[in-house]
Amino acid sequence: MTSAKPEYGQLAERLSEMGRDLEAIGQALSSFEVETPSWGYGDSGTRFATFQQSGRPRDVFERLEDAAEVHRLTGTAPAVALHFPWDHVEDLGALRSRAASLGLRIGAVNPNLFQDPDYKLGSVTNPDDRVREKAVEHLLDCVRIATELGSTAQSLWFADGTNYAGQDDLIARRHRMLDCLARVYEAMPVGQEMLIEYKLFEPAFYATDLADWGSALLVCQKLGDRAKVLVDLGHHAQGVNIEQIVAVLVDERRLGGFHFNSRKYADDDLIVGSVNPFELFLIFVELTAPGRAMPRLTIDQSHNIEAKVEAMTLSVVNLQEAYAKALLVDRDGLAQAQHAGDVLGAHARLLDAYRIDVRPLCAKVRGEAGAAEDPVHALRKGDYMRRIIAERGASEAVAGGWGR
Ligand code: LRH
Ligand code: MN
Repeated sequence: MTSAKPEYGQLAERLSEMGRDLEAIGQALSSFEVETPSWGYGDSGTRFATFQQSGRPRDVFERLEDAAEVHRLTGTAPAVALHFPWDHVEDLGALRSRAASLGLRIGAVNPNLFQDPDYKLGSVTNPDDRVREKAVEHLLDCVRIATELGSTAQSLWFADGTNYAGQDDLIARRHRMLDCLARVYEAMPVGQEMLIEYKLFEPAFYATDLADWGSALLVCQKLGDRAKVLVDLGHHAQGVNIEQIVAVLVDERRLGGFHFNSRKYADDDLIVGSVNPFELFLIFVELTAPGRAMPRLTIDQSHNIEAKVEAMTLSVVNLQEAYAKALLVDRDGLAQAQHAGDVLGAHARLLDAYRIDVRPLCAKVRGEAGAAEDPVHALRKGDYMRRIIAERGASEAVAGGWGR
């Protein structure tokens, strides 16, 4: 790997002095892939208001266009996760070929069982079997949709929980959920896997039916080998060691994927790496340990006040850089220090890699893939935003929210 850029030259020299295999690292970086979420391009807001931005996509086709721009700029985001019914269209074939014509493939399919009033007391856990039947129908519909779109994953998150002690039998709810999911699991064609996403709580909850990685893992073990746990970085209690959860799930061969984002307090869905980049690096240190395969890497964010296409572009860049730093860890030095009980020596092996400025390396790999060396700069200098604002309309408005 050679480059005109002096920064890259200096970095390459330093890394070869450190005995790093630049060829292998370049290979790994050029095959690194992220899935962006269609819903990350559309309207989003707080529970009090939704802030509409100029140039906002008006349908799934325009959301795909924005995703294609992020892929054009980064060379690292060839797949788009969809959410149904938010991305519902009559002609799924047209949607699939439109995505392909934009150089994209359809990623995970996300059913939505958290907006219909029927699910007030839960969806697959609901005491009313008519409501559970409706929920299973939607999940089976999403299996059919995924098959038509060439998607290989059902990504399931349930806003199911109770608000007061005694409101419902917690184990009865669990059994209802297991029965429903078993029917969906049976209906999934072999090419599809089921990702179970847990979350500590929703505001006003007393109990969450899938609150943590353990409850999600137990459900997966009951369903079958194609059921795996999805880790959303915003779904844990403060202080939880997420990279340790990742390591255990990898060890159990039950890590199905991620919803990457950042949080300061709760499920904030902020730009991944913006609040705790060291934690993100440590997650990739666990994912890149020898012999471990990379699971599905999906972003799940809502960009309430920040420019959405730029936010998604920066998110993909942050993920690529965290991965690149993790690839630079001196694994032999780390293992030796760990075996020798050299506490700070081992810690320093991680700090050494984390402190390397990998931007010239990532820029080089993107440039070689025909993407932008500096994607955010290219977006700001390019005319994509001007074009979509002209086409879709310049309206900054506040919509939705309580009492509007
Ligand atoms: C729930 C969640 C889930 C999605 C939704 C958009 O908080 O993380 O993954 O369905 O956000
Ligand atoms: Mn999520």
